[in-house]
Amino acid sequence: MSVRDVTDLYEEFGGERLPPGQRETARFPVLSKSGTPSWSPETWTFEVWGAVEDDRSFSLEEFKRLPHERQRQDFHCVTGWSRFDNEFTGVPFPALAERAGVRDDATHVMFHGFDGYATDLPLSECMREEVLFAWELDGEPLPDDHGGPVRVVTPHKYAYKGAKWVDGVEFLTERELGYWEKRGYSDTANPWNEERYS
Ligand SMILES: Nc1nc2c(c(=O)[nH]1)N[C@H]1C(S)=C(S)[C@@H](COP(=O)(O)O)O[C@H]1N2
Ligand SMILES: [Mo]
Repeated sequence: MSVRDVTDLYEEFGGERLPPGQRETARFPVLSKSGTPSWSPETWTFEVWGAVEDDRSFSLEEFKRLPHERQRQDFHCVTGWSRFDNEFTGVPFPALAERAGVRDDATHVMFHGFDGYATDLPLSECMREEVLFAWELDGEPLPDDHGGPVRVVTPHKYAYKGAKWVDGVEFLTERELGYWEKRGYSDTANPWNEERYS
C-alpha cells in the first residue's frame, strides 16, 4: 500500500514541524485515563448516530472494508512529547461521514471510546483526510494499549483529540465537551499555538 505523507501539515499552522514546548521522542508512551479495556473481534461494533441521514453500525470486518489508506503522520501529546513519522492505516473521516450522510444541521462531532472516554471537535476540523480511524500502526495491528482495535488520530491537534478504543461517532447540532475538555484541557488544542489548557 502506498503511503501518503502528511508530516508537512504544520506549514498550514505557520509553525515548525516540532510545535513549541514539545520534545521529540522515539518511544511511544501510553496515556490513558484508566486501564486498557478488553474487547473481542466477534462483539466489537462501531456506531454512527446523531445528525445523520441514517444511523449506521459496522462489525470490525465491515469497518475494515471501508475505503482506507496508509499515512505518515506526527503525533503531539499535550504532556510535551511528539513522535514523528508514525504510519497509520485507516478510514479518513470524510469517507466515513459520506457513508453516514451527515445532515446540514450537524456542526460538531463527539468521538466515543469504550473505556468511557469522549472527545469533541467541530465538524470542519474533522473533515480532513488526515483525521483517521486507524487500525494499523507501522504495518502491524494497532496495539491494545494504543487504542486497538481502532483509534482516531488527529495530527493537527494534541493527541487527546484522538479517541483510543473508538466505537462510536456522534454528530451534534451544537458544541458539547468531551472528557478532558470538561476538566480544563483546551477545546481547540492547536499545538502550534500551545493551546493546552482552557
Ligand atoms: N479512549 C481513550 N482515548 C484516549 C485517551 C483515553 O484515556 N481514552 N487518552 C487521550 C490522551 S490524553 C492522549 S495523550 C492519547 C495518548 O495516546 P497513546 O496512549 O497512544 O500515546 O490518547 C488520547 N485518547
Ligand atoms: Mo494526553
